[in-house]
Amino acid sequence: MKAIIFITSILMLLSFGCTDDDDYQLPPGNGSGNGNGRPDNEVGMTTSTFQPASLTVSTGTTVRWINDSSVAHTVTSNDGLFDETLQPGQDFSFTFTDAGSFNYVCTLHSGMNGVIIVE
Ligand SMILES: [Cu+2]
Repeated sequence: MKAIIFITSILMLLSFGCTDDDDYQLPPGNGSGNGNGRPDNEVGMTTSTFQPASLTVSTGTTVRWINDSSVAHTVTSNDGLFDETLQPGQDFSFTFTDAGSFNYVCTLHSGMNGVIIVE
C-alpha cells in the first residue's frame, strides 16, 4: 500500500512538472508588458512579423532580437544603426543610448517591420 501511494505521488509530481513546462512554453497572452512572456528587452519573430512589433525601453537598454521562427530574417535599422541577418536560432543585440523612435524592417519580408521606442 505504501508503495502504491509512493508511486502515485511520484506520478503526480511528474505531471505537475509537465504542466509547469507547458505554462512556460505557452504563457497566457494578457496584453501586458511586451506580450508572449518574453523579457522586457527582447523581440522575437514569427515567419512574417516581429514580436512585439513595438517595444518601449529606457535609455541604455540593450535590446535583443532572437529569430525563434523557422525562416531567416534581417533586423535592418531605417537609420543605418544596424543591419543583421539572423538565421533561425540566431540572435542580435543592440544598445540604445539615445532617446527616440527607431524604426527597423526585415528586408526579406515586405511589411515586416518594427519600432523600438527609447524613453
Ligand atoms: Cu523576415
